[in-house]
Amino acid sequence: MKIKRFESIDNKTAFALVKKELGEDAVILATRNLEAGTVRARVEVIAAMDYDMDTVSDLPERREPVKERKNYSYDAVRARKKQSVGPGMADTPEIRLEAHDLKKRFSRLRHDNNGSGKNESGQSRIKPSPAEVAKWRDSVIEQIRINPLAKADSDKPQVIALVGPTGVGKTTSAAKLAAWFSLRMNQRVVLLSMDCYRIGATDQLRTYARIMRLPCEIVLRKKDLVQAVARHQRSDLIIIDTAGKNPYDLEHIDELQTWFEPHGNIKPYLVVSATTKKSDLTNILKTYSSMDLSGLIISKVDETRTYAALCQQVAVSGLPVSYLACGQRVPEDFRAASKPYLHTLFKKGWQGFSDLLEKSEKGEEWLVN
Ligand SMILES: Nc1nc2c(ncn2[C@@H]2O[C@H](COP(=O)(O)OP(=O)(O)OP(=O)(O)O)[C@@H](O)[C@H]2O)c(=O)[nH]1
Ligand SMILES: [Mg+2]
Repeated sequence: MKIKRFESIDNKTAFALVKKELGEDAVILATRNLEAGTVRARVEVIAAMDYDMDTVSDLPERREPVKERKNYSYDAVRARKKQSVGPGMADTPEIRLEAHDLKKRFSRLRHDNNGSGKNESGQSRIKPSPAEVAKWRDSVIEQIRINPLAKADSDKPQVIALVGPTGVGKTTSAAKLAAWFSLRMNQRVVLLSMDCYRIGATDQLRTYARIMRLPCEIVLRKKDLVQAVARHQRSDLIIIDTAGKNPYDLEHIDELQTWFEPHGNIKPYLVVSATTKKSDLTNILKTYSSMDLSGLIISKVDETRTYAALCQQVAVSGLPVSYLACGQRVPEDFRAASKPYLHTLFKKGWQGFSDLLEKSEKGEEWLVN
């Protein structure tokens, strides 16, 4: 493994340097603005290349015929999308669909709230005006609470566990959280994996831990978890990654509780994907609420363009939102939940939200608290 520090005038040129020197598979561990606001302003990027993962490097290099190859990196795809959408973006079918969906859902909510939706003579009520719908939508968004994890202020480590259905991004979010707390907040972070269910699951977390140089342990039994937490009492944050399970299987929730109960201080965070169907999301939020959740991590907000049902469900659940995951890049595609982020996502949809992400990437922090 090779970890290297790069400095340049902006993120774009720094990332180009990383790619040139460490290759396409390099992982960006952290970015930081140096002497911001002065003429000497620069960007620092810490990147790593994990050579251990590639044991076939001795094989002769395969030379493909050089055709024009499309760059599928996140930035390139985003740039291409912007180009193809052009200036009339505000009126794309996607945005119109989202606006229509929002309007429909919020009018339905309002309608339910007002009773049958018919007046005394049995006729349907007059459709709400766009201003009324917007007002109702704002009041729903206003109900959503925010609760990102704060830095520990005691001698004991904070212990958090990421729980949720299969494939929602628990392990990726664990790595993103670990990166933020260790690299940016100088916290001593330990990663624990309870996921021995899926072949290769622990390797995924181990690889991230190795790149970030963090301790990572696999806990196979309840007593291993007790011992591992006891062993790392001098750390600041212990992040437990759990195995994803079917949210309609209630037994596994009980099982998770029996693992966490002896500790008394493990804070579970539910990871839900923004792409989940409304009815399934209702069930997931209901099922996991029995765990006394500390917050929600909403993942894959980049993989959908409709957020009205999500917004409504989160508001109704009463659970605070702690983080938003908005892509596959570790650690960049992750934001601490804040009113501006949630309001923008739920009011303006993906386009407004990704503009805000871009601004925050260019600014002081890639994670706004
Ligand atoms: N687009 C997008 N992909 C994501 C995001 N978070 C995670 N992923 C991808 O989703 C896939 C599954 O992520 P994991 O972190 O392995 O999910 P998991 O919940 O740990 O999965 P299990 O442990 O199998 O339950 C991976 O390909 C991730 O790169 C996100 O915010 N956006
Ligand atoms: Mg996982």
